[in-house]
Amino acid sequence: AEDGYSMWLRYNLIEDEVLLKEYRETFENIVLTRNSETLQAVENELTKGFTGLLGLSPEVKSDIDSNGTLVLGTPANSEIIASLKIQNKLDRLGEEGFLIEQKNIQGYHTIVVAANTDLGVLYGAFHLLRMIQTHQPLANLSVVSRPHMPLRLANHWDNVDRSVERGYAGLSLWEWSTLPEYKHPRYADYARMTASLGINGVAINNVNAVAWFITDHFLKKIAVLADIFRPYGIKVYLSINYSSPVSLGGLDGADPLDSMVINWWKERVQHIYASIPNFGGFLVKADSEGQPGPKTYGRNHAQGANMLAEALEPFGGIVIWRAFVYGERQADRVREAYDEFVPLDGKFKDNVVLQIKNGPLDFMPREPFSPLFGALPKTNTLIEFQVTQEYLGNGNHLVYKGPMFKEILDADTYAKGNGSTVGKVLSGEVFDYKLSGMAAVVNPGTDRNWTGHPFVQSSWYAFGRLAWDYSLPAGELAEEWIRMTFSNDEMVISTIKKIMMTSGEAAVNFREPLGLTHIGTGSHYGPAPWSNRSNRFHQADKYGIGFDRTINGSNAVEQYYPPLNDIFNDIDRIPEKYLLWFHHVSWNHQMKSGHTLWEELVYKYYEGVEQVRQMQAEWDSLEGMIDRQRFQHVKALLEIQECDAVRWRNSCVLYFQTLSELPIPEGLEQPK
Ligand code: GCW
Repeated sequence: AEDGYSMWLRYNLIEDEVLLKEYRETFENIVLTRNSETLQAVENELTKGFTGLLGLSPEVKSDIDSNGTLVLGTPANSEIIASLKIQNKLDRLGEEGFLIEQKNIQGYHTIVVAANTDLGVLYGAFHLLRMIQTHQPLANLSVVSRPHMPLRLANHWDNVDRSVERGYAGLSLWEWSTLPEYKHPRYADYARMTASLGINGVAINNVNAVAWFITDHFLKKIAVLADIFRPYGIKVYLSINYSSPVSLGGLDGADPLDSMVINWWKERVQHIYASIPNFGGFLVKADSEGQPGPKTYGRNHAQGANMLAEALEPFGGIVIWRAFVYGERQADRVREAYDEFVPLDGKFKDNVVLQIKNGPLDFMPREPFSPLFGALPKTNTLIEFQVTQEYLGNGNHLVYKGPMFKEILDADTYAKGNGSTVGKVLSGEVFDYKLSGMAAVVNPGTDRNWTGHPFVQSSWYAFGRLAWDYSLPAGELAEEWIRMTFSNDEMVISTIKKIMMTSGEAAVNFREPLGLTHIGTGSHYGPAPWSNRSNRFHQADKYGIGFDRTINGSNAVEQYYPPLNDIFNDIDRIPEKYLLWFHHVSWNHQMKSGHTLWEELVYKYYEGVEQVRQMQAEWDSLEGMIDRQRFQHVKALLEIQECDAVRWRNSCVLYFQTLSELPIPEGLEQPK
């Protein structure tokens, strides 16, 4: 039965006979030297992949002696690769890139996967498998690929008791009570899945961190994970608690300028590297939502981060410092991260990178990009996306986030004039960053399919692929994922793709259309537009709705570069999807459609529900075309989603109606 465990590395036999024959002829033999754990992983993956996809396992040889040979390696470990005239291409691949080419070697037809490092070969092997999984033609094959960003990270919000904050997919993957002795097979599968996307670092524990993970007791266990991940190019990072010197070390405080504290961290870091020689570094949530930090001691974020960075520097470790900070002191929470960090630009050490959520508030269904992107020319920057569906129906709703990621990555910051997109900032094309990239909060747990809702996998997939190449279109990634995860049948692909590409707008429309935000319950699942918190964000009253962030309001618009600040400030020019984020707008305001704001808002809520119903109808049409288990699972979840969508719509429309006192536009069923 299809339980989703293999995710996008599902290597089922290719049904198309013609294609199967062609692929079989192309991959009769494999030539590679398995002289490293990474190359061993390459061989394992190819064997697994070909056995499944082609129904045969190619012979692994040391030399080419027939057609249909796949040759993999680096100039250092393969004489064949070294003898090919590809040096000028290899020079442009960096440490992690690869090339795949069809070549005639010694008179034989071969396909070559070459790179500068073993890891590059692994990435190339996964790419080749993906091509086969998605039924791509191999004639005149020539692929050159390298990641656009150095840091491509997964963040787990996993606790020591194996609960997962905002996880919704079972217990944490990491079995602390049986480690280090028992190496659950899931760890290696996790590494395969992760590396197949090019993700090269994993923070394994919650940013709301307990200190224990850096004790010797836990380091022994974590070292086992690190050993399993290492051949796959994945470094382990740990979230730390800033007051560890107090809770673990018995010191009086954790002041980053106190020499006792400095030495305590240095000593701890040495211990960590003794167990995990390729340890990535620390992820830190400090002075945020009750977490301790340097501010307690009158120090700023840069002083707090730099102290840790100095301890890690001799070992090549880095500090990932989160910019998610807000307090009660400002009237507009959306302004805070920018106001806090922009004055510190240039004050952070080179091995510190600031991790900034995609939007200035939290992981809302839709936010404009955080104005910190583009505003930190001298501070290494990472974006933090959320794959887990904290505000998007948890494990119950189908929401493909690819288009949302792209909306942010493609947004122009105008930091250096036209075309300074967020993606370009993150790839270091706008400013000269030493470190930069993308992180995402992922949710895998002990559920058989890892992610709870089978479609959360698709957002994880899109995230990883975009971290490798932010220019990839969301629709193309959806299609890849469908082919790899469900089927190569054209009807199935187009149907599921339609569902996925509608799902994000549907999620926004029935919850928080036109720039509304944070109007859910405390659990972030259901609607609560009447709550105090919601009221602070939507500000609805008798006259209108929306948060005034124009120059007459909190002036958050000033945090964006021209011309965006002016566009966002101008009620006639602002894209309507962000209207109520930046403006308090009268119910009678005329929208581009000709409707009043009130009508438009109501129509959007209704449209959201209709979109979910369309998704249901599309899904139902797949019966018999995909495996029964996943068909039934998603069908049932869509029923829940439809119910929830109606509840969101009715709750919001009826609540706002008590303020606007305007009628539901004609032709719509009355909300109850
Ligand atoms: O949105 C909030 C979440 C918290 C989370 C926090 C953060 C890990 O509700 O669960 O804590 O963001 O990102 O630090």
